[in-house]
Amino acid sequence: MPSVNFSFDAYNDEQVRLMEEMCILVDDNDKKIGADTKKNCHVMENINKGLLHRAFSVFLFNSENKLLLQQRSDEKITFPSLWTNTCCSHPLNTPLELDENDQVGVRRAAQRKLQHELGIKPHQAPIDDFVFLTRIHYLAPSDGIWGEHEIDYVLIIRADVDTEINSNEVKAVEYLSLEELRLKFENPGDWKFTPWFKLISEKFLFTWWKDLDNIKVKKDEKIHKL
Ligand code: DMA
Ligand code: MN
Repeated sequence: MPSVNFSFDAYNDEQVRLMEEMCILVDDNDKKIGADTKKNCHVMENINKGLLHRAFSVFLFNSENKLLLQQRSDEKITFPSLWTNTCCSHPLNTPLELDENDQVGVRRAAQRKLQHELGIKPHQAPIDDFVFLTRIHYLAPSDGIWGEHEIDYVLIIRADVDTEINSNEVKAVEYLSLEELRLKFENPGDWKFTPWFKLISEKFLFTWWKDLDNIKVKKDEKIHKL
């Protein structure tokens, strides 16, 4: 994709730097077709031409079956300040994170970003403890310029972890039970949620949540267009 030129002056330097990461471009079947910068992948002008990339969403539950949510920092360029699932990002265009055997590339990326965003040490979130559930394909604008268009791998992990938030990425964290999250959706107060978290929650999360002890049977090979 040709690079879109506009001023980054209004944005946080570290978040601008991260826009140079190389994401994996895929077709509708999640087959790799190339690579491009995080910046180019998230510009609506390119998304509207069909540019699609690979991503992941982690849902971390503690031993009380509470879900760890995060509020994105005000510095995030896309979807700032919104509440969302534990951690989201993109596997990068590197041999380790491109590895599609048992979704290990995506699971490696998930472990890397849990540490980067939330300070969760890798030994508290072992690669083999991430359970891949399914993939969703969705498009969501953030503002006039930015948005998401992804095939998003949904991963669940059950772990009791220590967090130390990276304030450039995350503003706050909160553990919520199933009932507490239901109430938040009904009565959000000043909480606003990311579109992908709402989509995954409405379609899958509450049924998965009731069956966490038996979660592997919920796995499918489909790509759900939401
Ligand atoms: C992107 O998340 C991935 C999804 C599923 C929306 P993000 O904007 O938090 O990515 P990053 O942390 O890399 O900026
Ligand atoms: Mn993305």
